Amino acid sequence: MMTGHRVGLLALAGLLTGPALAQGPAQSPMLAPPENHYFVSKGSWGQTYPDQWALPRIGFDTSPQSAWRLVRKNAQPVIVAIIDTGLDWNHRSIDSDKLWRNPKEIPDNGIDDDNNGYIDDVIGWDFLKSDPKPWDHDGHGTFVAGIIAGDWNDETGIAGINPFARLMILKGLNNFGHTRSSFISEAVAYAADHGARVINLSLGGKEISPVEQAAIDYAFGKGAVIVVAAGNEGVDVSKFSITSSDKVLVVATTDMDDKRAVFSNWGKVSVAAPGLDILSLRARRTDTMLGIEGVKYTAGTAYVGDDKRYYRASGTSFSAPMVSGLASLMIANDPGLTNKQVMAIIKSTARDVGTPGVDQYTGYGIIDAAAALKAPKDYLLAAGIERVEVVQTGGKQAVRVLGTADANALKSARIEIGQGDAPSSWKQVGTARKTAGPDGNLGEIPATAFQGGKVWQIRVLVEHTSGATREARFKLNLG
Ligand SMILES: [Ca+2]
Ligand SMILES: [Ca+2]
Ligand SMILES: [Ca+2]
Repeated sequence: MMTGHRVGLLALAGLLTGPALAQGPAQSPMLAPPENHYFVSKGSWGQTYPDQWALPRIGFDTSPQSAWRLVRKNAQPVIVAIIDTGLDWNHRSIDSDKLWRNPKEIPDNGIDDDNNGYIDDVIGWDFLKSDPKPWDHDGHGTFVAGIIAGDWNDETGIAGINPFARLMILKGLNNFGHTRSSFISEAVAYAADHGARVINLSLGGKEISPVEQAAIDYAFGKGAVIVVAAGNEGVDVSKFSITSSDKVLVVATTDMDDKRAVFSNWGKVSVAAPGLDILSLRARRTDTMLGIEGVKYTAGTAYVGDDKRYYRASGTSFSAPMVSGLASLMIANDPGLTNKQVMAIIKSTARDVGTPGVDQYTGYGIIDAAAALKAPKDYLLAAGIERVEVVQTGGKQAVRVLGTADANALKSARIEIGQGDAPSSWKQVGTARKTAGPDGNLGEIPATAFQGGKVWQIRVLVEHTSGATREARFKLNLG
């Protein structure tokens, strides 16, 4: 009787509150931050900072404002393809339920059940050996996998960023940087064809050839967010096709002081994420740092833990999966987000560091997970100066500024100039036109504005109706 009575009351309550609930967002419990050993510990290898210092730096902490608390507990699984050296799927921080399963493929029967051209491809594929078991003999791929999906239930281990990630393991590298572009192209196409919403390519922007560009375009067209490491050569990568593409997020590395790591490539960087002394998983019988060219490293010194199943490493390879982790968490929380929206939000909400404004070393800045997860679907706040050119308008000389000034809710966009390398004051010289860039015409500055100085900074300052601003600068040397 009591039960019946209760149901009656609940039904009545439902009737009374029904219409109001239907208009608002569904109420759902939110995620609580993980409590894994290495997530809450510090000094495990004698260092002063937390073992997983990078996570709180991008918003994944234990505070009431933690980015994880913005994610629904019943968020949707999301497929993340990791194109790398494979995976040690026996690692205790890898939950086998968190691996993608090809739904129509029956394992180990020697038959290509889903007729996709790959026999027994259940969790992914080894493109090097044409084999369905993409085991990791190097360690690089397992390390990347741990950053994205280290198992929260393994209390003794690390915390991955996204407990809703389902990892598709596509082995396209022998060890770091050693591959053929055809393998990468094939793996990217495989990921896109099998539902990957995020594709992590910790290969280095320089390593990706034009052959792969077609595959990138294809995957982008299918809706994937493609995340690429900027690479570790400390060079300008803007001339390499992949990083020039607006279809990928190119990720640079920052250190404990939020400064660009010296090895981090630069040029067309989208955003930055921590990538120095990162803790993640060690694949069985591997010592990844030994295989990385140009890195001074003594065998075994990066092992962490009594069982040596954890590992420390540095590189843009490990910044990229922070961004992939965030992108996939955003999609898990709101599966209706498009790849373009995810990319725009991640850039637009990044925390500006280094040179004020969007810059070639850290792009829009360090990713801010809480801001990204809070942002409206169509959030956009973009600024950029691609180049300037001297033009004649109305018989007078002027400097035309080409680039980006865009927002989903634009309040204002200004073109300003200031004298010297680091101007102490700015003078508005015009209103910037709204343009999605990169070659949009923002406006012209009369040449007379540059009197009395040789070195100038031109900046475009874009203001969102929310009050947030984004700027980009360009150095003009008239000397
Ligand atoms: Ca198959
Ligand atoms: Ca089969
Ligand atoms: Ca900056």
